[in-house]
Amino acid sequence: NDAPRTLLVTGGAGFIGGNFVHWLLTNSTARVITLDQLTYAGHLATLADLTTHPRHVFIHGDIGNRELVSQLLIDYHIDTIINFAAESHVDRSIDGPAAFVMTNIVGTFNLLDCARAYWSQLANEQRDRFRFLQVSTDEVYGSLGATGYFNENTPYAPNSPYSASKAAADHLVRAWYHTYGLPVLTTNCSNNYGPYQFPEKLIPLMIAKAVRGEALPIYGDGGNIRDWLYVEDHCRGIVRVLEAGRAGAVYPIGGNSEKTNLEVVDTLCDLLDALLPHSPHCPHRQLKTFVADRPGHDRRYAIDASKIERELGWSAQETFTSGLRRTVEWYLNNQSWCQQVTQDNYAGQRLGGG
Ligand code: NAD
Ligand code: TDX
Repeated sequence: NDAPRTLLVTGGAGFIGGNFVHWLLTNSTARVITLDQLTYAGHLATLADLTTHPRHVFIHGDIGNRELVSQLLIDYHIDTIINFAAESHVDRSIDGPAAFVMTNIVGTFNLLDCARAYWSQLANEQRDRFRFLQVSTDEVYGSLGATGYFNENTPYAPNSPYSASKAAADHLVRAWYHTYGLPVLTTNCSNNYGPYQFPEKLIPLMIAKAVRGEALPIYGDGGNIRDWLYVEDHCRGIVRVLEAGRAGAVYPIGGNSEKTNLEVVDTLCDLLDALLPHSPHCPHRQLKTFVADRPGHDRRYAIDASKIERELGWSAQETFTSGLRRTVEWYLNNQSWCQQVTQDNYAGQRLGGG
């Protein structure tokens, strides 16, 4: 039925989850319960404008907490779980993989197990309506050579502790569908960029450093390729999968926008030159610095998103040029957000490489 949904959104104080919560409250009549542990990557500053929103509740907690999750499902009559909560940064997973195993694997297991217990007690109509959507990544497929694309049939071949933990979680999600019949959906998305991304990831890190006139650390030869998608396009894709995706199905999502890291950094530098013509750091390209490569650095990711385009009518709306411009403007206009989230509780590791 078409009644408004009540969603448990985990990781909603992070980058994509935060954008998703905003998108949903603006563009639908859904109720949103955000569950977030507020790690170094999760910040109430991202949800600051929603504190008094009548359809939003924030809960501070761990997806691995069985009692808490079970109670939330019952208390709020949840009909949809969207799992964004994760340790998400590849460099951190190299230095400290334990947290990745705990949240990404054990935490997802706990969510699935709580969801199954709750779902199995629902009346028939509510059981049919229930969905568990796992937000996953293209990194589970490993690394591509110069040609070819990842699609829904590509075998998993994760290379980093981060991608291995996401792959393990995806396998659990699949098993809960095939073994228990839990109505799950999985999306595997390429690199996102946009507002509220923590400034440890390539794009916001380079903007923050360039504005301060600091060296821009490029790993290896800068020739690694990522397929960039504006975060709002990812949010719209998740909503389409939720609305019309087949239970048990997997949907790759991507921007059809492959760039080398050097191309990304050069474009950012040129945008900053244009937006900050009086900066003493112009031309910003002079700040580029090549540093030691990331261990096990995947060379190329690229998604074939034709399944979600064909079956669900989704396509990316933002181009890389328009999306990157919006993103740079957002960071320049929201420097207080950046300062707040980096000051909060930030124990930087390998920040900026080198
Ligand atoms: P992020 O690091 O910005 O946010 C993660 C959020 O999860 C934070 O708010 C954090 O506090 C919260 N969290 C961490 N551990 C938790 C726990 N145990 N319990 C509750 N909350 C916890 O990450 P992001 O970039 O927004 O990524 C969100 C999801 O999307 C992740 O699952 C990630 O694997 C996936 N993904 C990300 C990208 C990307 O480019 N960023 C691409 C594809 C898929
Ligand atoms: O300082 C840097 N210099 C640099 O050259 C940083 C932080 C990154 N890089 C390179 C490494 C990658 O090739 O830029 C590329 C992008 O790096 P990240 O922003 O760390 O993203 P990536 O490792 O590609 O993973 C991201 O996309 C897929 C997210 O962090 C994951 O959560 C998501 O699953």
